[in-house]
Amino acid sequence: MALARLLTAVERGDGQAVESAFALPVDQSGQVVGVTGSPGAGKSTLIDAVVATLRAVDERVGVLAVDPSSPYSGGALLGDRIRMMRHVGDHGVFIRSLANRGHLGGLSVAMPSAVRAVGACGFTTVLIETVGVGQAEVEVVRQADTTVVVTTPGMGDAVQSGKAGVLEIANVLVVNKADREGATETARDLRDMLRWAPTPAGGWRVPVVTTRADTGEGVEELVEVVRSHRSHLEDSGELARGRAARSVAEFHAYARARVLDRLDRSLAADTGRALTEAVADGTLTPAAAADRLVAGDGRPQG
Ligand SMILES: Nc1nc2c(ncn2[C@@H]2O[C@H](COP(=O)(O)OP(=O)(O)OP(=O)(O)O)[C@@H](O)[C@H]2O)c(=O)[nH]1
Ligand SMILES: [Mg+2]
Repeated sequence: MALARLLTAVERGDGQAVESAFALPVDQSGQVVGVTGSPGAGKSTLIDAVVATLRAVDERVGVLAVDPSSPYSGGALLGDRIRMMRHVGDHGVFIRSLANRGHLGGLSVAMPSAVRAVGACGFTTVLIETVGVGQAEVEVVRQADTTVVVTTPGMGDAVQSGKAGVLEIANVLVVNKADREGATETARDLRDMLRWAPTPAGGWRVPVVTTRADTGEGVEELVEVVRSHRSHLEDSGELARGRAARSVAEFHAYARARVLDRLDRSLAADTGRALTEAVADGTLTPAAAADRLVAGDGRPQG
């Protein structure tokens, strides 16, 4: 499939493929939904249930997961694949994991291109799964129009989410595993916590939805709430503003990646090697050498 090949190239940081993904028309009608939360909270199971709900009304859905083999997360990719297996063979569903292959820019460059490519291929809703443990994941979820944070019963998890800064990025909060003890209390505690949060610019109050991902309980409500967040974004003008800000951030990520790439090449070239030697034998200070390298003045002395 062409899309799968394109994403492999995008993941590798292949400049040409990235260009073609970049040139793809941006479909403004869709919705990019980030799903994050602690390992094992039920994100994949929930995404699988959301996909089933959207397929029931014939919507095409793309799912992008951050490959846990990357240094960014530690979940179980195999498990994710198995959990979403029922959608394999459905042409209305595209599921793909993206790994951080360690190329310059990494996922901060690959993810936006991948999201755009999937959207441009007619998958109107794109779901991104990441484990909400590090700043890198938070950055990946920033690609989304709407961010869903999945927690489970037990204040520990919710407080932990708060500490990790995950609650601040939530547009929708889910208490999954509603069959477990304490689900009602956790939802109530989260609502209490949210009451103290400052009202965001657009006036959206973060709803708390209780779900059982494994049976699909509460998932229709979750889909409705996610949709209403999109309407809210559109009505308030935040959708366009957010997307514009993301394009600018993506431009910066590309620029940074390209400058670093060029820098690595000049360090390896004659100029860089001469400067490196000059620093090593003490004839040039490290800072002066850096200035010369960046200025394109390779003379190690004088
Ligand atoms: N009891 C119960 N178990 C659930 C529920 N939702 C998911 N699970 C189970 O929780 C486990 C983890 O679910 P996943 O969907 O893999 O969780 P995840 O957040 O994607 O996990 P990682 O990607 O590894 O971070 C699986 O065994 C699921 O079957 C639920 O509502 N109730
Ligand atoms: Mg998962």
